[in-house]
Amino acid sequence: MGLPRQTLVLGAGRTGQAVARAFAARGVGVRLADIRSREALALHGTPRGVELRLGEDGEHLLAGVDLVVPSPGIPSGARLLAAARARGIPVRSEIEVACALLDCPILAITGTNGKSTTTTLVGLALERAGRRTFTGGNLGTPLITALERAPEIAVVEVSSFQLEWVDRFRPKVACLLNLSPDHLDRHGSFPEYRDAKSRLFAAQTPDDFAVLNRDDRETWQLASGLAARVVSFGLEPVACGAFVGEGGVVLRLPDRPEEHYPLARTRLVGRHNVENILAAVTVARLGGAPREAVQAAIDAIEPLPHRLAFVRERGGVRWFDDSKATNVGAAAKSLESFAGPVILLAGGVGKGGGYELLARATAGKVRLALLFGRARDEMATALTAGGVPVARVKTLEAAVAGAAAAATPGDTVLLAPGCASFDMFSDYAARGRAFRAAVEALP
Ligand code: UMA
Ligand code: ADP
Repeated sequence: MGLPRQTLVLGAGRTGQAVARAFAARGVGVRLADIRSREALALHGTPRGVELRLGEDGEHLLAGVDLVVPSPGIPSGARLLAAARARGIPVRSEIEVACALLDCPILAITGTNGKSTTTTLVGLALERAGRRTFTGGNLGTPLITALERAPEIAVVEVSSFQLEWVDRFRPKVACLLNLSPDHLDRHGSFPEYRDAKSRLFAAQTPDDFAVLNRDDRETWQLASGLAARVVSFGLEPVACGAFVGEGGVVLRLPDRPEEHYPLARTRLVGRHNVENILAAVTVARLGGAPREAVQAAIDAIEPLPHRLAFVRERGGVRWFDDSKATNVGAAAKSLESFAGPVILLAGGVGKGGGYELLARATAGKVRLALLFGRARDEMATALTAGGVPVARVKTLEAAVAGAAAAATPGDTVLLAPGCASFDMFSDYAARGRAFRAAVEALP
């Protein structure tokens, strides 16, 4: 991609501001537009040479433009994007622009769940190896900001939204962790969501690697159609790839001796985190991290906040905060981490796709599900049909009080909402903090 002359950067959030800075620094004309007003936005000054158009939407914004870069939050069906395409103006996502401008290898991780944990672990392994590493993407810092840091290598968490407008985004190592219904309100259907995710591999060649979960049917189905060399991970032994052996992870890569990574010292708990570690070990090794650095990262990583985090033990009952379980697949996996009886706190705004998976995961394990938020009735119907006792409550605090009253020694109380939070909270982190506060306030 040669440099454009005049760009329209849509959305002035984290992504839009970073893209505007990157283009402006290269002498490219930037029109930065947002439907929100300046008062509603957290704009930290305007980079020199950037034309700000706040509180505006409409085709007039396309005048003189030869590239449009939409923020991930802008749906691909937006009228302005359709108008740009009708005029023959290319639309490219931020990660595509970043990839064209960066001259370091990119290790990219996507999937419905586990992206942040896996990305953080891979980044940590490379840092432990002393490599100048950029770790970011959907995790919080847009990939394009890596241009300001000149890293030797970039590890990037990639979302389905970011993959909607890519043709040439080419990671040296691309990893797909798993696929289950999420963001169907945005993508329309599961096949469209899966197609967006699979674009991670579209520009790869046989010089690159694709790391895939062979235990996840939807993910593994993609393996046969890829140009890149496929290396898989999964629980059972395999000739080439990662699997679980005695006490830890075993990695077999072509032309290399078998490697062993004990998990005795890691603080990442739960079966899903074993999958994340399998993936991270594979990606980090293919990305050039030495064995010792990978082990050091496994031993050092702190669980990210609100991801199956232990809150407290009270009268023989253990309380866990998995507020980041924002879809049904994550909540189901979260439940798998507990053998004994669970009291589940769930609800919020559903992502489309129903609750049958959750009903299966709760049956026989959940003693009581306390349901709140917009999705509570739909959830209650699905769980009741699966034989799970449910109670509807109005607030998260009421759910905590209800769980405290119902729990008996040996129980686990788990917040794994299976839904987005924005009907009651600003984001999953605020929901997690409210949960912790309520649990800690229990006498
Ligand atoms: N906007 C418009 N027109 C529209 C819609 C939105 O102008 O039609 C404007 C909004 O007014 C807003 C701006 O666009 O000012 C927001 O853009 P954005 O929502 O893309 O937000 P960013 O701050 O750029 O954050 C994005 C990701 N957001 C989304 O995907 C929704 C962040 O992921 C990511 O961390 C960041 O880029 C850096 O890469 C968040 C997320 O929720 C955490 N991701 C989803 C997830 O993890 O499930 C995919
Ligand atoms: P993401 O960035 O994809 O949202 P995180 O690492 O932040 O992933 O984990 C989010 C939530 O997803 C966790 O709190 C947990 O409930 C669930 N989870 C994490 N890893 C996996 C996995 N490999 N498979 C299924 N669920 C997972």
